[in-house]
Amino acid sequence: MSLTKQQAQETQIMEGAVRTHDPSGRRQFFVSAGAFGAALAAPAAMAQAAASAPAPAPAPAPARKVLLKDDSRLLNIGATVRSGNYWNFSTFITPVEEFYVRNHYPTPMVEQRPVLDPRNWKMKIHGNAIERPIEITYDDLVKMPSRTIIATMECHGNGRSLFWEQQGQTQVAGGNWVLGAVGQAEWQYVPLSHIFGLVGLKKDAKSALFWSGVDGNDMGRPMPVSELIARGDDIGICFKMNGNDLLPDHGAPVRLIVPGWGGTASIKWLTEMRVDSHQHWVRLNTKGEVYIGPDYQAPAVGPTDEFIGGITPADVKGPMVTWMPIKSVITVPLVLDKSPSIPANYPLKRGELPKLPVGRQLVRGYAWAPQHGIRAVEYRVDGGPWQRAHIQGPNLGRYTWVRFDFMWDAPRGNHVIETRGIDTAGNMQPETVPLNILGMANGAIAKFKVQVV
Ligand SMILES: Nc1nc2c(c(=O)[nH]1)N[C@H]1C(S)=C(S)[C@@H](COP(=O)(O)O)O[C@H]1N2
Ligand SMILES: [Mo]
Repeated sequence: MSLTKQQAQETQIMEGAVRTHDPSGRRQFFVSAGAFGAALAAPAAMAQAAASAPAPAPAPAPARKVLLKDDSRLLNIGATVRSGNYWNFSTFITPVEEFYVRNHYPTPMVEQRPVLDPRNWKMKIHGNAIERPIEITYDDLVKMPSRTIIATMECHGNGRSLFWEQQGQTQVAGGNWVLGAVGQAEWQYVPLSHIFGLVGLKKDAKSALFWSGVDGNDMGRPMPVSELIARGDDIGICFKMNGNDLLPDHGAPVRLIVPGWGGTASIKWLTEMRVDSHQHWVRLNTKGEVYIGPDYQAPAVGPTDEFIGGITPADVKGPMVTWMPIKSVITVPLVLDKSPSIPANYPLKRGELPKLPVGRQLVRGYAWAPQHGIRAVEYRVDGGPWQRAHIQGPNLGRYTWVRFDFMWDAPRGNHVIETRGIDTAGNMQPETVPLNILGMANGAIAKFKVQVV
């Protein structure tokens, strides 16, 4: 479950390698450690001449490309992190070029990680609570009965900016996701209900650890077996997104898909599932991707629990983030004023208001509530009465978002537009959410400031 020394060395060596893409889509692969590559290729005479001339200063090694897909339609949040530009969203299904990427490490490349080639890929399903452990190949997987589901995927950090902009909570730290770390895709997957039928779960099965270990040696996260049984047809081992093979950035060849829970649960570059009768603790359910704050209590640790990847009981800081809350956005960029940083390619400067034309216009948006599904969306302008927005079809159930719109006769001047989603259980978005210092899962009503000109 951890990188071997050899793998680690390999990573270091390959960090110096560059891949460029030319527009024809052909790939080139250069080794930038110029010394041996160039010298080996040069005729002997040239090599001699070069030896007597003063050596040119070596060019700095260009950084390895960290994402492989075209990211020109995404917002640059950090080295390995890209957000969707939700103010440009118009479709029900998010095209992959508009789909956010949240990587804790650079996208692993098949050249360095042969296991990512579908011809090599294998997944181990084992653990002390499994009756018949198996190892499956990619071919085995795609021949199994599969399902498709249309579901949003959203990063826990989406909306972190609201803690700074609306709640004044300067102690919150993390990347400046605005509201576009969300997208909706059609996922094709082999449901866990089928997998459980193959391997047999023992009665005492408690926790299932989904593990990659390919992009980084701490990348995996557990889920309670009870949740996997309750949603055995909805959660699964996924190999297609929007009808195509997964792209490398989205976990190719195989990832987990956990509709409704924050994206962290949907482990990319999946290679292992371990089901045990005890609890697993890793980085992503102890001190990362958890709620830490005055309103939250760290979960209790049991005597038989397993700590993985250098994690200790002292690292268990708060309950892990699971379901994403109800949210709604209109397709207008949020004003960033108090955020510690503004993404370089954000369409607004710090404190700048987006401009809308005066007069009647359709305001559009998206709303989602993955635990129970959206029932209605309401909007108000400048603190006036809440009114119902029109919901466009389709509304395919709890895991899908809906598009909504309303007519607004916009008067000149500065205004605030707010929307709130209401789910089928009657819950609605709150004005504020309790502080958590990692800035997870902020589902507060967003205040969209606009300047009508
Ligand atoms: N192996 C691995 N799986 C991972 C991650 C990662 O960095 N490594 N990031 C997680 C997080 S935090 C999110 S939000 C989703 C993002 O999926 P996407 O990049 O396909 O949108 O993948 C999850 N799975
Ligand atoms: Mo995430």
